[in-house]
Amino acid sequence: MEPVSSLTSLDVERVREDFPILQREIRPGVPLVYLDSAATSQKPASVIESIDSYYARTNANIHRGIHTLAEEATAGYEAARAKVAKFIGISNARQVIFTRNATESINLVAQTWGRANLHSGDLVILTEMEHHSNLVPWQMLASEKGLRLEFIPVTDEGLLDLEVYQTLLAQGPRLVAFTHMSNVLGTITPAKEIIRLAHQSGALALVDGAQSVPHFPVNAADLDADFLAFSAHKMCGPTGIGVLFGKEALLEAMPPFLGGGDMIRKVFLRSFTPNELPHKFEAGTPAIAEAFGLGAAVDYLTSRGMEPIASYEHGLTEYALDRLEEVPGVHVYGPPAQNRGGVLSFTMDGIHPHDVSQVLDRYGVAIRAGHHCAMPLHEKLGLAATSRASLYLYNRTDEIDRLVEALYTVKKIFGS
Ligand code: C6P
Repeated sequence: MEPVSSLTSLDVERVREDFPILQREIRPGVPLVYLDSAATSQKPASVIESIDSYYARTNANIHRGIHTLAEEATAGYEAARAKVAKFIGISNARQVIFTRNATESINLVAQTWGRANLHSGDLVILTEMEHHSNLVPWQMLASEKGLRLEFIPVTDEGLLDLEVYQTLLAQGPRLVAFTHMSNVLGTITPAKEIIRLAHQSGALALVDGAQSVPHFPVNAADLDADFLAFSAHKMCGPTGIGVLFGKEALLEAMPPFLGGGDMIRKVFLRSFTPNELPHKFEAGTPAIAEAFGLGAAVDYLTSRGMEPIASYEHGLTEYALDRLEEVPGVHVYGPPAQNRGGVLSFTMDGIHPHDVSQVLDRYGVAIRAGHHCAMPLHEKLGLAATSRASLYLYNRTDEIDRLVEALYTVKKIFGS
């Protein structure tokens, strides 16, 4: 099958040269086909070098020392914040909080804004396609505070049922918290419309951008999101650092999350006054090297261009959907290509997803098998687990061909 024309908008051969791990063979003569970027993306050399050079040349704690290294470390850390702000369309970097990951960002909102503002009987709207990271923090708060949780259903096509959403909004929710892109179905949700309707009904909106920010342009200001959470490690950056964007007035009014160094202005024996934004939410020595890496990841994605990345991935997704659907006994879940990103969860008749994944590994093909931290969604689909191939800017159509060839071998091995 010929690659579709939109695949030419990004020079994938040049991109691949940027990622050292793509040279790796899983065993002699078996090159790596990495199709697990929804779990974590690979890292370009510029990101690896930025972390290496931070430790080799700059290493110092930030916001404390006045020596050269401390000043350089502080400047690099804050430069990364400014880059992230620009990347998500925000002019005021005080609204960008560094956390450990998207999960911690959502927990921060639940434990500070949620705990201070939500009361018994208040309604929080989530969706049936949420990752556990955008379910469990609200469940924990709901059981503590007596909140009501309601869910926008997922339709048979793998989309959110916006008619039911409208009826839930009529009940006067305080918060709508939803994923911008499903890590199982690949569904890209109509975030701007969901937020507009939430605001119309007087609710705030939290966007889980863990799978969207890495893959297409996301402008928090244009979306009018109140909160946006994402992780560096899925967007070519390192593990250990994530982002919470929040509107300044909300962040100002929220109590601190964790207590300790850096988040304070003054401390007395029995009390403290919190620091200004964004430091109020960054207690203790943060992930400094990782912030340098995140800054380099933002530079990298910006240099490749988020529009070309999105359009390249879209073409690749169409190609992958076509190729997977031609394999007898393979069932792909989620909406058609126009509503989805490059996440392809599937089952094979009579073969357990873990077995599929294990056999594919023999051919160097790395995919994920399981519930992908979305057990309620799998329950809704009537499945315990799926196999999931997920794509990024460095994948090529011939890697999808390798996946499909290997799936035919899986069928042969299991006699199906
Ligand atoms: N999904 C996956 O394989 P963390 O772990 O905090 O960086 O990201 C959490 C998270 C939140 N929301 C969505 C939509 C996600 O996909 C994830 C992470 C990975 O699907 C790891 S479970």
